Amino acid sequence: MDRTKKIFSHIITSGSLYFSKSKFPHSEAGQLPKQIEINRPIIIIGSGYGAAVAALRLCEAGKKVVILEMGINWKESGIPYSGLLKPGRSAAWLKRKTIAPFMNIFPLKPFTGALDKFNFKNIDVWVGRGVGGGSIVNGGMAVVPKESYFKEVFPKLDAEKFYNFYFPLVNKELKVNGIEEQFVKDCPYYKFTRVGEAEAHKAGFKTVRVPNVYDFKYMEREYKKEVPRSALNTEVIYGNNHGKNSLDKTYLAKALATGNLEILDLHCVDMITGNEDKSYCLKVRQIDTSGKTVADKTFRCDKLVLGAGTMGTLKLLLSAQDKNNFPLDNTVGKNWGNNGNFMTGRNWVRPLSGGTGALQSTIPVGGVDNWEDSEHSFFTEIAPLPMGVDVATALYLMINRVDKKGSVTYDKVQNRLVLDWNESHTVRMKANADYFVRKMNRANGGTRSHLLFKNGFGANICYHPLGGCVLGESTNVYGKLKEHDNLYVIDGSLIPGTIGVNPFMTITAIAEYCIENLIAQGEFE
Ligand code: FAE
Repeated sequence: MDRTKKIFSHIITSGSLYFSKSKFPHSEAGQLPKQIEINRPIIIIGSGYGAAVAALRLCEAGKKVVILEMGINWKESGIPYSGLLKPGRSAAWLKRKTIAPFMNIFPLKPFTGALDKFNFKNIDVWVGRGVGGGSIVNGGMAVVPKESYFKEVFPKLDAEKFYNFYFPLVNKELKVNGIEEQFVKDCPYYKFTRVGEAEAHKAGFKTVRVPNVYDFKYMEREYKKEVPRSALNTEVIYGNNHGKNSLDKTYLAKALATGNLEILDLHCVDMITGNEDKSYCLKVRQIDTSGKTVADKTFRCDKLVLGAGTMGTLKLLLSAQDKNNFPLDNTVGKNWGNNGNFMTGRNWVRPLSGGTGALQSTIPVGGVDNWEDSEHSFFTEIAPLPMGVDVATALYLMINRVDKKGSVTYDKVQNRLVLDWNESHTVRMKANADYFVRKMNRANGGTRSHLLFKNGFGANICYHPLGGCVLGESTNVYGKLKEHDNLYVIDGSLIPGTIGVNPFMTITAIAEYCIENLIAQGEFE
């Protein structure tokens, strides 16, 4: 038996934590031991889309699985999410002020909130924290990519199987549904969509209706005041108390129902070490809701799945390489993209006829599809801006092609990721935004939104970080990390920086494909 196994052999646990007094003696007489060691066969880091799919399919295959999630289990905690106009505990991860893309005038008491932000030199990247990952804070837009673009991005995948099997499967599992057209027509909370669509048509653009995981039947009842309001009460990027089918209500709930899944929230993995026997040790900080460490733990596992999201997974891999000589293929960190995210907006939108509306649902249902225009290829969400008063402003989250990819490295002095990304990566995106806004203003009036963004362009706003550990480049064709026998990556980092639409449907479908094949190949035996 090698050294690592010996250390853990006496503390193999079955649900409870063991204090290992011999290895970690008390630092002072009478104090509790500082270190806790736990042994588990399969550990998944994170609980977003990739992680949740992996957990469910492994649990269904009879495997015992532990999820380590740094954020809180909101559902279990009973702590309510807060709305945009009254930010509370869920509004930000350990910050003293809100971190929304704009209007951050609200002070906060630091708490392990649901929304976090990485500040890089030229771009900010927002991510979700908590059991359910990004599904807690996202807008729920459930968009299947265009098949032609999927084929371009993933030329080696069997597109037919994805479009006939994996996408329909995740559509069902994620409870995707569509809004009734009559409701869009009648509901004052969708005036911003009606105005956005009418103006787009007048400017000669094509619009599309966008499906969502938010339960639109629930929303209709919200509107009639039969149930508590959520989307119609400014709730979204700090979490939805009702209506949204986030992962804790879908994949993770199903996985827990097998009895094979244990979720440990407020467990932040700081470091991965590879052992001689090809198992892994994880250095983990258990924290309280103020971010204070309450226990240091070491987990050992035979099989490790990284589902920490693009930025989380890259930080874990690149810091392990830097500090522990963790073997990595030299493609890790490369081929990163912002999914072409580019925000823009227009002021003075119909100021004399009620603008875009004082009341706005937080759930977007409309988009402008200009993807087939080879000169200005983009998709843009007609986004809500629920400020409680009419600000006669239209907001757009554009998704463009990513012509030039970025790369991610690790700065060991500051213990943070560094992103090679600057204006040269977004030139085409800015040209598309300019083209779109000009055409809209010419047809409808309005000005470029200097009130929301500097010069009216939000080039530095990214909700969709993708890539850095690309499927078939840094991993094998099913997400098994190169240079490793027992480590798998299943999250947004597998997608090479772009997918042309909001990404969680693709992340979920790729996760289903990876885990199905990994299980079939006997990787978790
Ligand atoms: P993700 O969902 O990010 O989950 C990763 C999890 O790992 C998180 O819970 C982390 O807390 C946890 N974690 C990270 N590091 C550690 C660590 N060291 N130790 C323990 N736990 C860790 O991963 N996409 C759409 O398709 N439609 C939308 O409408 C949409 N709207 C969005 C709105 C906002 C404001 C944001 C931020 C994102 C939005 N997205 C949307 C993007 C989408 O949520 C995102 O692509 C997915 O959540 C990424 O899924 P992953 O499985 O990669």
